[in-house]
Amino acid sequence: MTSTIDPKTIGKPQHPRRHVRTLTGYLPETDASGKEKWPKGEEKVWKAGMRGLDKDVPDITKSFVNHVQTSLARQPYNLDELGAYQAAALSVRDNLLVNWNETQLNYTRKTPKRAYYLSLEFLMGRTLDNALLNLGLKDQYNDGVQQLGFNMEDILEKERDAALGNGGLGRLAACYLDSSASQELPVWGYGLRYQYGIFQQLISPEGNQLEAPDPWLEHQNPWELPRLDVSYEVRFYGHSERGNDGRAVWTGGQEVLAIAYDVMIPGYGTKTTNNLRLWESKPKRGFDLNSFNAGNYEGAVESSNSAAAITSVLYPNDHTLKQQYFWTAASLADILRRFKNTGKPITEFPDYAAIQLNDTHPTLAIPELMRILLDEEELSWNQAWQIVTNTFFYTNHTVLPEALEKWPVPLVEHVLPRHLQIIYDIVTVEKKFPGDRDRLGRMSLIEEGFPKQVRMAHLACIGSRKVNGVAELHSDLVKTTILKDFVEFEGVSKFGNVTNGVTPRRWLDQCNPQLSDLITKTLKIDKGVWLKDFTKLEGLLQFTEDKEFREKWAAVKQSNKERLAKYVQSTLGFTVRTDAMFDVQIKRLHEYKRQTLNILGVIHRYLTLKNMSAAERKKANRKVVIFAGKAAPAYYIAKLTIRLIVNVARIINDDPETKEYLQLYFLPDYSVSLAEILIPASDISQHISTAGTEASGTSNMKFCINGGLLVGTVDGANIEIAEEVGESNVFFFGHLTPAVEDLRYQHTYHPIPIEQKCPALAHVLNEVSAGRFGDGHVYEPLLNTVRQGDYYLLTDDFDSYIASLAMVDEAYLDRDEWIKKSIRTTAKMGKFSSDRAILEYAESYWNLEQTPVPSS
Ligand code: Z16
Repeated sequence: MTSTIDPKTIGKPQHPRRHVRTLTGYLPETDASGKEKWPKGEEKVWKAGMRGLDKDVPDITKSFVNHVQTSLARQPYNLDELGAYQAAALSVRDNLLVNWNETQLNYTRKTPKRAYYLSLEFLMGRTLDNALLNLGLKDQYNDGVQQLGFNMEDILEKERDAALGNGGLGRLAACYLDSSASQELPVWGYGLRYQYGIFQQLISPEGNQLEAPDPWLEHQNPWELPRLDVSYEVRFYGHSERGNDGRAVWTGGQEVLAIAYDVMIPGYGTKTTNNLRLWESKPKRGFDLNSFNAGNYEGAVESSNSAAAITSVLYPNDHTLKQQYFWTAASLADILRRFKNTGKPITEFPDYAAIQLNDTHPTLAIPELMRILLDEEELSWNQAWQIVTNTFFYTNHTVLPEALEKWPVPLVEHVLPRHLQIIYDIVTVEKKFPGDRDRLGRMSLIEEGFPKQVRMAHLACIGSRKVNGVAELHSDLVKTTILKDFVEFEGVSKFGNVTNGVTPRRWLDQCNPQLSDLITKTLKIDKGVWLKDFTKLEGLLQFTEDKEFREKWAAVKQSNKERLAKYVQSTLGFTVRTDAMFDVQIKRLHEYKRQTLNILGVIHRYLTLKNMSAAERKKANRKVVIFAGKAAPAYYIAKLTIRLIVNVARIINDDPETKEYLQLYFLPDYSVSLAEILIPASDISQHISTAGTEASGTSNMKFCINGGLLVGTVDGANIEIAEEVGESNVFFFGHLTPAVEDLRYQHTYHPIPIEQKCPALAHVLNEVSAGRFGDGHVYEPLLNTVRQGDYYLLTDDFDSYIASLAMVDEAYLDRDEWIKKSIRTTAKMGKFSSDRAILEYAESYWNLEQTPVPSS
């Protein structure tokens, strides 16, 4: 492919600035010299006639009906619930837009330093309820739709989740956006507008996971604003020609357009409404006219299809190189254009923009900014590097070596020839350790091998101002394992920790309204206050001895169990008993998370119950065990674990001897919205990763906030949760991180037969093999991961796991004491609000200031 485009226009806006005018009567006024005169004090640009917020019920019903008639082109006398949802959403969107416009204008005028959160995943879930909560219009809209004959709860259910993420990392990004806006911080998110989010999970009759597409944009999405005028060109392939001055000219290849879609992010109890900008890819021209005229229609649409394909789907484990570059290039171009509008010199860029790299996915932003500064801004290498290393911040989310991103050098060379040159030019390390070949090899951006590979974590580390992990233990592991050499090279102060947090709005007030009400009534503090100063929950401690309060607390949990049971009954047709302890493990399926340990533990419990006399069983703790989670479609062992869970459930739930005491469910198609029903209903949840493998975990925080207790390993944020709530309120088990390496060494060089090492577990495995839960052969590959090698140390931790579950049973049977534990846990979870986390980023990393929107 050849191109006639001037390389300097790459990344430049596609449309010249348009001539704009002020609507007559809608000032700002201008003075004699034509300068805008902003009214003093209050920056009130709005003149009479500007739209304000809908504040009362008549405004709301009017706007609702207006949207039914105009936006939806429907009649008010035959509206279904989906239509009602859409009308309500469009009406709420109008309100969000009022605040969004004011917020953006405020930022433009005050030009504060801004932070940009670059994440390939934003697991937003539903928006309507959150928008209403944050706008403070929940009651008004409830009444409004009620007056029109609808019920808000049913309307809310019509919304599809925006599931543009795989798991914790994507949901964390969504919580951080909520907290940024709530804390009035000038933060924008940048991501991709996938046409298909994370796949829909179905379970086949055999118990296998099947994947179906998630066409979440099937109905129009009221929460996004297409910005067809905000677009940038992005180039792939072609060739890069270096001049003698170190600059290069990159030409040819494929040119693709990035189109912006904006999603409004309202803060809680504030006007601040930030932006999440998602990019969609589009062919630069509709199709190739030459091929079309030559009669090659398929050839003509091929290149346009390949352009559109870039953002068509979220990949269920790894993203593609083209997605990563497309997104980082468009985002950087947009950030630079906004900076250039301030008129400041490029050397001041880091004073106005901080860019947070969410994992290594956006690391190409580092060579991309170098390319722009060198080849377009014509800065020297040192000037450019100085800017780059003061702009980026890198968060690592895993130390598992197999999860660290690497891209084959030949692929990078093909897709991004100029960036590969720049990556090869970044060899800052060699000057400091001349001759230390081993160290230089370990630290190199390029890993030797066939093919050679670019180590993205090393590039992200070298190119960033600061590097952080997501919980204390994890941040220590980052420093002592994967980036150890870099700590010695650059000094330890570059490496930090920001323990993750979750938004109390969605993960307490929205998902558990009864608990939220009880807390507000008990603390006698407005929820607008404690939802933003989450440490206020500590005030609950003084009520642990209040019997009446404990009963109310327990009644809320019970009612949440019933809500869950009702949901399972209506969606899956299963009858879940609610007079039992609810034990929940919900997360992506992965060997390191050890769902296998849990299901083998369930089988052990079942076999134990079977061996009891009826009289003994009567004394047993009744338990409902619930799993949910998706496996990567190509992750064979993880899928086999799902199959085992489903088939064990069939046997157990059908066994008349035991079914009163033990029920087991695998709930398909785990999502943010399903988590919102499951978490408040849980008595105990499982966070049982092999020590040192779970960077943080964030659902652990959500369960505890909702008064659920944890059974877990000494790993990730479990440790800090225990520090806060007290170790007596957490059920810890298993080996500690420092032991893991030695244990694995023993597995390899001095294996002990499982019958000898862990007879209880051997017995469980044998029962599965023998066909007690359907054809045993099917499960051999899964069972063998435990019998041989046992990389995730199930044989080492099984006995202590079972012992800790026994302690859970014992503790639960003391109802009163259990409820006290539950209250104490919630009370001490203040640290884990994402408001605290985002303020740490803003203060210690980005140097951002809170920038409230003046009230009008
Ligand atoms: C992800 O969700 C996480 C790490 C990672 O490398 C990739 C993805 Cl998609 C998770 C961690 O596993 C989890 O421990 C952590 O709480 C979460 O990221 C947010 O930091």
